[in-house]
Amino acid sequence: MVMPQVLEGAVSVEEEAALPDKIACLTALERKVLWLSTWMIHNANHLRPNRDGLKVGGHQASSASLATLMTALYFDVLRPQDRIAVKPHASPVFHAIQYLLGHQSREKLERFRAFGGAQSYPSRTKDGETVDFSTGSVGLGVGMTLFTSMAQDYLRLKGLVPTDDPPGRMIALAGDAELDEGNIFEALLEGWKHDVRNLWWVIDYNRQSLDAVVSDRLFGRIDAMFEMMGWRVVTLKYGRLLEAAFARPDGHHLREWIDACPNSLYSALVYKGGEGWREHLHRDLNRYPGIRAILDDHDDTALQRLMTNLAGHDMAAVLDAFHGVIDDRPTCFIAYTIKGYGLPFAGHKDNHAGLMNLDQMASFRRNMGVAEGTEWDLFAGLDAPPERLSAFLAAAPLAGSGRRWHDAPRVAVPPSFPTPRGTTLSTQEAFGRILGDIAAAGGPLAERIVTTSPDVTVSTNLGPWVNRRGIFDRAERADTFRDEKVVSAQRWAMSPRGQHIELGIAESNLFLQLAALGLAGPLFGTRLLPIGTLYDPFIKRGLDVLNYACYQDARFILVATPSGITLAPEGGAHQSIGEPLIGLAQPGLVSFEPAYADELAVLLRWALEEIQREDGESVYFRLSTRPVEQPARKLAAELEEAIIAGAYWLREPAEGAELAIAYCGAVAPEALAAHRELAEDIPAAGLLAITSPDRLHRDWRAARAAGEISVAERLLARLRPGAALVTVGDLHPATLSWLGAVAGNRIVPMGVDRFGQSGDIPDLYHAYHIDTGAILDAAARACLLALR
Ligand SMILES: Cc1ncc(C[n+]2csc(CCOP(=O)(O)OP(=O)(O)O)c2C)c(N)n1
Ligand SMILES: [Mg+2]
Repeated sequence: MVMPQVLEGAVSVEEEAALPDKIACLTALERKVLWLSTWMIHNANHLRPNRDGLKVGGHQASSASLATLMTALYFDVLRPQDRIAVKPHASPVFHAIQYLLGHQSREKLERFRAFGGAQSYPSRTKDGETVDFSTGSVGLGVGMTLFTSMAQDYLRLKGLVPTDDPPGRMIALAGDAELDEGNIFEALLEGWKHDVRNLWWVIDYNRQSLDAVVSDRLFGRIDAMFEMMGWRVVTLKYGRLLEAAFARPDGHHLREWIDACPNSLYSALVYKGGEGWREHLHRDLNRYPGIRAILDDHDDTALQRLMTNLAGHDMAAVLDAFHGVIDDRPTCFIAYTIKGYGLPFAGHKDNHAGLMNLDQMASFRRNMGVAEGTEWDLFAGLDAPPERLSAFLAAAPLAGSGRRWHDAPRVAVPPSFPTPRGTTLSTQEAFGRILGDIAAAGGPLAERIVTTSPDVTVSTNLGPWVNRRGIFDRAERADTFRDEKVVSAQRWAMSPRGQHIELGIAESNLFLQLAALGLAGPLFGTRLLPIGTLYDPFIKRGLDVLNYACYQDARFILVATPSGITLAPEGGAHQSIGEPLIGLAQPGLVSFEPAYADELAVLLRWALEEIQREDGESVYFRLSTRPVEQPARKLAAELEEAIIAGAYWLREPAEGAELAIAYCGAVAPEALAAHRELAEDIPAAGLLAITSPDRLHRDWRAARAAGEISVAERLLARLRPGAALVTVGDLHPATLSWLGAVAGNRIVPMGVDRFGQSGDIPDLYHAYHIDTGAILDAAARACLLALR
C-alpha cells in the first residue's frame, strides 16, 4: 500500500494571530475581484463600440458565484506547483485575479471577448502562461485535473521530476450543473482504479444551471458518490452569520427551515431579498419566540445578508476548509454559493446570461465606492489601505513564484527506425513491431514514451511494447497468471516503473489522459512522448475531448486501428468512414494513413519529433489490420521527404499522361492491380501513393495563399492538363476529391459513404466500389470526362 503523503502542517500560532488581517485583506480583494469581473463584462457589452450587432456576453452571475472561493485560492491557498482548471464561466474572475497579481494587462481586460483581448473562457494558447488548463466545454477541465494528477504520479514515481517539493494539487472548480457531464464520472471511476491523489474538486453549488434551478434530488446523492470512490467530502454550507443565528434560542428551527427549503424557493427568495425572507419565515416559524427575535433584530438588508450567508461566500469558512486538508486524499468540496451573489439578479433563475443594465451598474458602482474614471484601479473603493493590499498580494505564494510553465528539454529521436521485416504486413502489425523494437533498444527515447489505451492494448498491437516496458501502477502488482504458470503471450506485471497506462473502455478518458501526458513538459518540466491507441471508429466517441486536447496544444500520437470497412468481418458498428475527414479538419492534429511498413517507420519517427517542435502538432495515424504485400525497396532520402509531405508516385506517370490513380491506405493492392491492368492500354498512366491527405491539403492551401506551387500541384503537373484522375481509399471520398481542384483534373472520387457490414475484403470492396474492378470502371469514366 502506498501511504498518503502528508503535506505541511496546519495553521501555526503566528498564522492564527495574523488571521483577522488576512481575512480583511482577502475580503477586500474579493470585493475588487467581483467589481472587476462585473465591470469587465459590462465594459465589453455596453461601453465598447459594437460593429456587428451581436451580443458580446460574459457571465456576471456565474462569476460572482465563485468570487470568494477563487480569491481565497489564488491569493492564499494555491502554491506554485498547484494546477487549476477554472470553471469556464468564471473566466472574468480569473482574468481579474491575474490583473491584481500583475499577470494580466488592463488593455486585455478592456478587450475582454474582443480580438486579441482576454478570452471568454480561460485558454492556454490564447491567454498564455497564467492558464494551466483551458476550459469552455463543461466537464472536461474537471476530468483533466484527475488525469494530470495521474501524469504527475507517473513522473514523480519514476524520478523524472524533482521530488523535493510536495506534489502539486490538481484543482478543478466545477459548476454544479457541470456534474451532469458523463465524462466526469468516467474519470472518477478511472481515478479510483488508479488510486489517484492530490486532487481537489471544488463544486460551486449555486443550485443553478443555464436554463434552470438544479433538481433537489441530485445533490442528495453527490457526496455519497464521491465517498464511495474513496474521496473525502467537505461540505461548506453555512457561513459564520448563519451559524451564529442557529446558535441562538430556537435557532435550530431556522436551520431546519433552510435545510428543507427547496432549491427553487431558496433561489427565488435570494432574488426577492429581505422582505421575501421575512414573509416566509414569519408565515412558517412565527410560533418560535427566538425566530421572532431574530427577525426583529434584522432589518431587510441585514436579513438578506444573513439568509444568503452561505459558506462559499464566507472567507473564514472557505479558508478553514481549504487549509484543513493537509493530506493527499482526493477531496471534493461542496461549496454552497449563490449565483449572482452581490448582484441585483442574485438567485434569479434566468440570470445565467443576464447582464446588469446601465442603472443597475450605476447603483452597483455606488455601493462598491468606485468613482468614475477609477474603474480599473486596483484598490479604489476598498477600506483596507492600498499599501497593505499591495504587500498582501506580493506575498501570495503564487505571486512571486516565477514562470508557471516550464521549458522542457527535447528528447532525441534517432535518425531512422528500421523497417519491420516481412513480405506481407499490416500497418498495425508494423506499428507494434516498430514500438517493440524501440522498447528493446531502450535508452532515452524509450524511457520517455508512455503508452495508453482504453482496454484495446492487445488488439491494437501494443503488446510487444507492454511486454518489455510493463504496466504503470502506483504499487507493485504481480502478474498472477504468470505466477501461476498459465501460458500467455502478454506479460502484465504492474509497477511504478511501468510505461503503459491501461485504462478502462472510455475513449473520453483516453483523450484526457493523452492531453495530460502531452502537457507534461510545460506543466512539470519533463517531456513525455505519449502514444495512445484506440479503434478508429471510436475517435468519434471521444471527439470533443480530442478536440479539447488539441485546443490546449497537448502533444501526443494517436494510433487508430483497425479502421474502415477493411476491418471486414467485424461489421459495420466498428467500421469507420468519416474519421479521415476529422484528420483533415481537426486543428492541432496532423493525420497520416500510410499503406506500407517502411512508410510508417519514417512517419512514426517524424511524429516523435513533430510533437516536440515548438510549432508542432499532435499526430494521428489511421492504420489497418489488412496484411499487404510490401514493396521491396530502400527508401531514398527524397522519397522519405515525400512520404512525410503526403504523397509520391509509386508508379511514375510519363510526362503528359492522360490518367492517374491516387490511392490512400489499405486499398494499395487494388490500386496497384488496377494500375497494372490499365498500363496495358495506357502505359503512361501513373499511380500516386497518398500518405497524408491532410498534409497535402494544408500545403495546397498555404501555397495557393502564398502564390507558390504546392506539393500536390508539382506531382500532378506530370499529367496532361485536364487529365483523368481517380482517387480511392477506404475512407470518405471527400477526403481526396478536392485533389480535382488542384490542377483541374477530371476526377472520379471513390470511397465509402455508407455504413459498412460484415463480410470479407473481396465482398466488401466490391459492394462499396473500391475494388480493382470499380477502380477500372472509374478510370474509364474519368477518361471519358477528360475527353469532353
Ligand atoms: C459541453 C457543454 N454543453 C453546454 C454548454 C453550455 N453551458 C454553458 S454553462 C452551462 C450551465 C452551467 O451551469 P453550472 O455548471 O452550474 O455553472 P454556473 O453557471 O451555475 O456557475 C451550460 C449548459 C457548455 N459550455 N458545454
Ligand atoms: Mg450552477
